[in-house]
Amino acid sequence: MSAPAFAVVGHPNKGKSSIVATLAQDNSVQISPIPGTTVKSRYFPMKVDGEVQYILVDTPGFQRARQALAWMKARASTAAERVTVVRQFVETHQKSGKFPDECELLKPLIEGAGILYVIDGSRPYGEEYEAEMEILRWTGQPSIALINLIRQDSYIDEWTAALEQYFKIVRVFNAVAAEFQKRLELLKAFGQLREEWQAPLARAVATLEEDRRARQERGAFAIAEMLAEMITLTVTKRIASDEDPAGKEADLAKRYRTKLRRREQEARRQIERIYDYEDLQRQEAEIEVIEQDLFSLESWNLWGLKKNQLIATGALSGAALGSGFDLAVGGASLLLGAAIGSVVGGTSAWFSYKRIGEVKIMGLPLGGRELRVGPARNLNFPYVVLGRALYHHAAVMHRTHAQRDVLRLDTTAEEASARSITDARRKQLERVFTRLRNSENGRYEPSLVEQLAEIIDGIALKFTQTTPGEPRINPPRAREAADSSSNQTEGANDPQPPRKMAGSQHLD
Ligand SMILES: Nc1nc2c(ncn2[C@@H]2O[C@H](COP(=O)(O)OP(=O)(O)O)[C@@H](O)[C@H]2O)c(=O)[nH]1
Ligand SMILES: [Mg+2]
Repeated sequence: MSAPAFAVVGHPNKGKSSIVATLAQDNSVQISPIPGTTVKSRYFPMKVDGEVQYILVDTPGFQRARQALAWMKARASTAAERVTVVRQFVETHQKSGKFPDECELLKPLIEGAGILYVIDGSRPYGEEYEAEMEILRWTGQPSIALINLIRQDSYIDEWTAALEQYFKIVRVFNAVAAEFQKRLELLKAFGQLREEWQAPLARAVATLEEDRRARQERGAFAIAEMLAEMITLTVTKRIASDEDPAGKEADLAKRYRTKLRRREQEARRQIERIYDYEDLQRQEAEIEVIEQDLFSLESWNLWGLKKNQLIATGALSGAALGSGFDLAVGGASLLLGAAIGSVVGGTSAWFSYKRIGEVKIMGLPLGGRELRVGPARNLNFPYVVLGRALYHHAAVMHRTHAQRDVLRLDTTAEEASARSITDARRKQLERVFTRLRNSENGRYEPSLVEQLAEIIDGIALKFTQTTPGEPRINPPRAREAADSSSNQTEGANDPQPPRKMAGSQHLD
């Protein structure tokens, strides 16, 4: 048996194609503010692992519904004749060419497709829609009416009253931003309309849920791999025994940061592909607007864990803090740099906000020396990266294929911070992070990535249950960084986050 098909029909420019794109998860559906863009009916199968679950049909809008209905009315004297007359209408006018749009949109219905009738509930109801609804009723096909809200105004009540005269099921459905659950509910509703659709649509719902879960897991794995690689990354440069390493350090540090950035970008792309967004354009507020990114001081103020949170991970002891170590957890104190070598990994590297990774000079077995930057020993670094990744993942997940604008990411938003991760989860994370940091020569056990992926999957689920807020261009203000619940006395070093980004605060 072929998969259930639904034709999305209605007035021009009401979001029909948008609904098709959302429900079929298909980027190739043409969406346009220009009415009359869709002139042919086109079939979009929703496939999971090559198997068609259901089919959406994009159709042109009604153009001359009243005249079409008048033609039909003149030829049907009883209700029993209506379906036949609709057929006759299409046969006749495919030849005459008088009603090209009506013929095109009615064809899939004659072939058995269910009806999704779309209206814009932000525009008042008008009598002109009645001819459309009447024609659809004449096709005898099961139908659902969807109220899409293109603008702010809402005429939902009057629309509902009118639509209920013609359709058994009336739903408010945002064509562009419909949540995954909403889409599933729609499929379930369709299953109830026709006996033979119930089983395949129930199967489709289960398959889509499974598919979604699988994608989330793959997303968590991609983030875990990225984190593992970013934490363990090292870059090296040979230096002669008499050469001053200081001159080489800046270059090497730059290479290190470039690699980290690239790895983060690569993971974003991977995640976008996992959700079938191939060439998604991204706009990252912090880079384009305030030139802030992974290495800016402000990002550490905003996203890093607070001291008490780091203590709670078990990575730091309160005693270590008390003994005067600055742990690079936020604010102006970062500028001073701090020795935390004795706390993590037994090195004596200096850590400032500039120093995500360790910098070391090592003697080589065959003579000469090597300058090395990395691995990342800064305790906050993985949390900053993870917070950003989870935020991006959630934003991609919540997108629909009807959204054709750039993906706006405001990684300065509070949602992009790992601070909301529970202490229990952070403890689990920290155990893996510590082992990654201490891996010899960046070679870590693959099982660490799996462990990490599992923890991240648990966290990501929480992140993805709510829609990320509207992107903000302005980062959260001082309150954020200064609001440390740690009772450490930091005196003059109290974090005072910069109000705006200045070149000197940028880390490059
Ligand atoms: N903001 C917003 N715009 C929408 C919505 N639905 C459709 N649009 C826009 O309205 C225009 C027409 O949409 P389209 O799906 O092509 O309508 P169609 O002519 O009925 O197929 C496009 O520019 C869409 O981006 C919506 O729910 N919200
Ligand atoms: Mg269209």
